[in-house]
Parts: sequence; C-alpha cells; structure tokens
Amino acid sequence: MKTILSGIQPSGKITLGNYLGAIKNFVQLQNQADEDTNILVFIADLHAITVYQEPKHLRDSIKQLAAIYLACGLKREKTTLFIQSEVREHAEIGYLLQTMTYIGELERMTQYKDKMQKQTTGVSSALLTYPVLMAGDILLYNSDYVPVGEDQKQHLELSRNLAERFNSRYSDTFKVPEPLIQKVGARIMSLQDPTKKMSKSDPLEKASIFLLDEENVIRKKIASAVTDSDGLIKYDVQNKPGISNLMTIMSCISGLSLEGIEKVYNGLGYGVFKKDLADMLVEHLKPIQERYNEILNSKELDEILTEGAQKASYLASKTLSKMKRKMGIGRK
Ligand code: ATP
Ligand code: LTN
Repeated sequence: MKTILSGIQPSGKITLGNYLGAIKNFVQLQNQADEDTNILVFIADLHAITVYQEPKHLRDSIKQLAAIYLACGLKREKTTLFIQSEVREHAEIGYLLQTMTYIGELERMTQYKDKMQKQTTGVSSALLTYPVLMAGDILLYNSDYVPVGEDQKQHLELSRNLAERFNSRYSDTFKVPEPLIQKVGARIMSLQDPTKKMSKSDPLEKASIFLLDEENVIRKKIASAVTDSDGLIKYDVQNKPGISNLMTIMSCISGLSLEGIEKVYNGLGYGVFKKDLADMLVEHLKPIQERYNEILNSKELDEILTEGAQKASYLASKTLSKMKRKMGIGRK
C-alpha cells in the first residue's frame, strides 16, 4: 500500500501557482493511482493561523478551498478530503515531533525568514514551528509521496529528517517521505515581479491570477504582466524572467513543451502570445469555475468533508497511539 498526501493553506484566494504547482498534480496522481494507493488531500487550516486570519474570512476560505479541490477533479471515491483541524491528531503529533526538532533547524527555514519579516504585530511561535506541524501531517499517515511546489522542498527535508530521527531514536516506525515536484510549473512567479513567487498572500491583486478570477480580469492581468522590451519569445529565466514565466504557464495549460512554444511564436510579438495565453487560461478555468459554483453550497460538500475527517481520524489515531507507546508516554 502506497500513501500520497498533500495540503494547501486556506490563507487567501487560490492562485494559478497553487493550481499548477500542486492541485493539478494531485488530480493527475489520483487519476493514475491504482486500487492499492491511498490518497489524502486536506485543507491546512491549522497552518493558515500561524499568521492572523480574520475568523469569518477563514471559515469561508476553508469551504472555498474544499470546493476548489473537487471542482479541479478530486473525487470522493478515490481521495480522502478533509479539514486538518477536524482531525485532532494533527495538533498532537505536531507537539510530539517538536520534542525532537532543534530550534536551529527551524530558524534556518527560508519561508520562516521571509514571513517573519512581513509580520508587523509580532511573530507567533507557531510560525517557527510550522514545518514540524507539516512533518506531523505527513508522518501521521505514513506517507510515501508528497506532491508540492518547489517552495516546500526544504520543509519536506525536515519531515524526512524527523522520520529518520524517530526511527533511530525509538524503533523503525515511519517511511521516509519523498517530495513529488513537477519539472515545469513547480514555481510560478508573480506577474508583476517575475523574480518573486506568485503567492496567495501577496497584497498586490494583479500579481496573481486567482482560479476564480472572471474572464475580463484574467485578460487584463495577463496583458499587464511584466515582460522585457526585446519582444522575443524565448525561455531564459535569468535574462527574461517575465516571458519565461508566462511560457511556463502556457506549457502547463496547453501541454506544449517550452521549445514547442518558442517555435510556434517565433517572429510573433508579446501581444499575440499574451492574447493566446489569456484565451487558453479562460478556456481552461471556465469548467472549473462552473463546477465550483455548483459544489460550493451543496450538501455533498459537507458530507464529503465529514466522511474524510472520519477516515483520516481513524488512520491518524492508530499512528499516534503507536508513537506514544514507543516514546513511553501515557500508560500503554
Ligand atoms: P501563502 O502566500 O499564504 O504562503 P501560497 O500561495 O504560498 O500561500 P501555500 O498554501 O503555501 O500557498 O501552498 C500550497 C501549495 O501550492 C504548495 O504545494 C506550494 O508549493 C504550491 N505553490 C504555492 N505557490 C506556488 C507557486 N507560485 N508556484 C508553484 N507552486 C506553488
Ligand atoms: N506547508 C504547505 C501546506 C502543507 C502541506 C502539508 C503540504 C501543510 N501540511 C503536508 C504537504 C504535506 C504549504 O504549501 N504552505
């Protein structure tokens, strides 16, 4: 039995980066998986609150992310979909793993260093321990593979180290999880600053395409995406980060290779390319947006989340009991 697990934080509107770097990959893995593969996908609300979230807004974002997962193609028969905070074991394993994580390991995390600088009202200790909670998410289900975008690689490395540390300190318990990072699309960049990652929490709206953006908004954002002035459609991340990012997006959406795109648009300007890209995006996102609207307020969505939390809790509680027993805490 193989287990594939991943999650996304409901910390804002889902971006094209989240979709191309993560969700699209979850759906592909689900569709290729055999009967013997266990797939778990969750809404990482405990992670989202490592920075303050307005409660009403957070509750809406949780539901929206659940509907987006389903609208993008996750299926209840194949994937266990649940909300992290509805499975208590996540918080508990996070604490157990903190006892074997060194502060230095956490202080080195790039995401922590970036996010810490953006905080204006103090840095929560949970922002520092966030990667331990993430390791807990992964180890609770004894996951083999974790599909994520490039920015999560360092966190995955900690999960691997903690699995090995637990196994050697106590006894063989966890598999050492492997990240699954796509070749193209694992790092979609901001449309306004192509040297920076596209991110849900970027306050600049036009830096990101959101999955639920309306057609005219998508067109405007692509048209105003930053490029260079030489007008050549050539993939060169160092010298032409803007157009290279747009080419990456086109490649992920259309299935064309980067070289294929260079050939098709040889001699044509950025205007034609951007118009085609906007058309492709609108066409790709339309059915997702339609399904999203059908699912968002359906009874089925609630049922799926309840069923998912029950299944996940069952699996998680078994792992946690085993860990506690091995660590010598409690009575048995
Ligand atoms: P935040 O801005 O709140 O940190 P985020 O947009 O970075 O959020 P996460 O919830 O941290 O999103 O990420 C969810 C998943 O999407 C992860 O697997 C992450 O690697 C992936 N991901 C996020 N941004 C991008 C991006 N720009 N390109 C590719 N993958 C991404
Ligand atoms: N930290 C991840 C979200 C996340 C996750 C996980 C991903 C939380 N727990 C477990 C994979 C496996 C992020 O993208 N910010």
